[in-house]
Amino acid sequence: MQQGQLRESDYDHERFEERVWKLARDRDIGRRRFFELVGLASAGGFLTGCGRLDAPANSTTTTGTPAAPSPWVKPIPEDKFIIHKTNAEMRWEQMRGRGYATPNELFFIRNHTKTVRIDRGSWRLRVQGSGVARPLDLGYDELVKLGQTTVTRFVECAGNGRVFFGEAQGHKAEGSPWRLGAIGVAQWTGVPLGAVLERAGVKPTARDVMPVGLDELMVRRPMPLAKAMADDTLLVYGMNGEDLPPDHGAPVRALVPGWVGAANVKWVGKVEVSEQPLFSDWNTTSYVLLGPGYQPQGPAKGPVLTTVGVKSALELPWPATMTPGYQTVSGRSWSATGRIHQVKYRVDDGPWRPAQLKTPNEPAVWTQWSFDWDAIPGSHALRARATDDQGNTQPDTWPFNQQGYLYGAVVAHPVMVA
Ligand SMILES: Nc1nc2c(c(=O)[nH]1)N[C@H]1C(S)=C(S)[C@@H](COP(=O)(O)O)O[C@H]1N2
Ligand SMILES: [Mo]
Repeated sequence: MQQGQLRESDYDHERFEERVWKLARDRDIGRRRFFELVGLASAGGFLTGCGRLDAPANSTTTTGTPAAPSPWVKPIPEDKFIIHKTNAEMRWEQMRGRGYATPNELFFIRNHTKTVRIDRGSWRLRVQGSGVARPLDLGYDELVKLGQTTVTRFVECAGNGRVFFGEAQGHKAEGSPWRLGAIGVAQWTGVPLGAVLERAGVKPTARDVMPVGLDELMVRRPMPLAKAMADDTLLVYGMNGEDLPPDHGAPVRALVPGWVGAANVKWVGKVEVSEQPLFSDWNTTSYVLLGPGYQPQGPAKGPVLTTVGVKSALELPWPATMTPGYQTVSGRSWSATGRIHQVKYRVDDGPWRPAQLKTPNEPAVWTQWSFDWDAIPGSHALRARATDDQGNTQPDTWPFNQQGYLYGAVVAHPVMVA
């Protein structure tokens, strides 16, 4: 990639390419054909310059029709995942009886386009921009030498729970109809982003830090310097004791704890550090609140999302079926802002009763819980409501926003007992 692409005009150029590429994809024009048509050498140069791609970003047939390659690398069996186009939602019943973390094979995948396979040996990380005194260009081994920190944190898509805007509140939102399976907890191992920024001579005047993905759309989202310097904001290369898998951003992804999933940029090839506020599609057009009552904020079309809230899910199929009699019902609740303090459950219109919390119960991760239920034949609704130690609790309804983000209300889980 050319140094010149740091210039604002080149940035705009990149963004223009993205827009045109989106239009092209909507019209079923493949990537190769697209670049032939528009004759853009730089985008191809960007990809080859930032690490060899093992597979073409999108393959086309001779007629120019996309060959529709799989958007994922790992197996996505139907009993473990629900597919939403290029995304794979975890089936919650799969978490029952499991340990604290989500196994890599079960972890949900959210791809704006598709998993890109990057050769670790030729991968480079550039750290550059007006906010650093010494731009860096590091290989994988050099990066790994800069530190090894392991933290347990969740990554949750901002759209998790989106389907309930329509199903529970009668006002359907745009986007993938996730239920509650767009979340996973892992032990992430990586280099603190702050350590990398310090190596690059980050200036006190630096303002925004933006990891840039090497996927087709170059997914990127800025964060303020303070968040980038937090101890648990990492450039991750390990997940649950294994090398970071391709679908989750190999060789290196960003972990930005508590923030919407989109901030956790996968396949990072560059970190832009700027003395000026940075903007991308992902903090101006998507991951902003749109709809009645929301006003534009500068270049953003609405209030920009940062953290996710408090939620709960039952480890049951949707809808669930059970046999009558005593059952142990289990679930998990999570909060980006604290430790789960209490979870209450309710059967149909009955009283709210406390569920039994398990350990570990780490702050800003999730907590496993269970309750015993004497299931009576018929159709029922089970509800769980979590409260964290900051006093944040799940309400009964959630204010609408057009793109269906952050749904955090209590969910009625349908259960048929027969
Ligand atoms: N480069 C890149 N990073 C990305 C995405 C993407 O499409 N491309 N998706 C984002 C979104 S919206 C989410 S919710 C998380 C999902 O991480 P996962 O696929 O590892 O579960 O990755 C984020 N990082
Ligand atoms: Mo997301």
